[in-house]
Amino acid sequence: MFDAFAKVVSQADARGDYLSAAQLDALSAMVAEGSKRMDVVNRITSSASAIVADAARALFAEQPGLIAPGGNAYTSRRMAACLRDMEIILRYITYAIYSGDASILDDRCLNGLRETYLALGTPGASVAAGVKKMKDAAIAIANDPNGVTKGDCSSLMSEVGGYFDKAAAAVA
Ligand code: PEB
Repeated sequence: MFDAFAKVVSQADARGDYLSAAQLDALSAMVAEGSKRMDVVNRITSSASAIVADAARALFAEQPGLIAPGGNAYTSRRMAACLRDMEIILRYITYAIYSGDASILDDRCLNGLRETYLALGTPGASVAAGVKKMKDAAIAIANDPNGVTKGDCSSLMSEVGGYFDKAAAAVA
């Protein structure tokens, strides 16, 4: 498990090399822009239950077979497992955003998840659709210019979107 700094250090060490000027610049930009990152994590974290619940509601409206008898989210036990899974995935995505590195998300959440869903008979494509819905909601909340110092968050938002895309691609 790395953060953006440890990742660069580890890669440099593997080459037996000093950090390059470009790497130092990238990391110093990350520090300079750090409050944006913290705001994004804070906003997504504090709206996490709404992000999960709204995404699940929209997913079930689009794929009603999931909650019909015989569906993969039918019975409150499976519904609870489904909401919990979406919450776990969102939580690991907030860790990746905070550390500026996807390895925590990869290693502790996505690794083997496709195989888990295959074994359970849970449709991975539906999980991926739920993750996409969380992505849209999370970015709308994180990128809302109201109530924060205004600035350019485009590169941070594409980084955030990338973590959701990675999670969706891992199970689709
Ligand atoms: C992954 N999910 C389920 C299980 C596991 C995970 C290991 C089996 C054990 C259990 O039921 O608790 N656990 C989860 C995860 C991590 C982890 C992400 C990462 C660290 O440790 N059903 C649907 C939707 C989808 C869904 C498409 C979007 O119809 C999910 C939600 N996951 C779902 C369901 C089950 C499950 C288990 C319904 C229960 C399956 C069953 O028992 O039939």
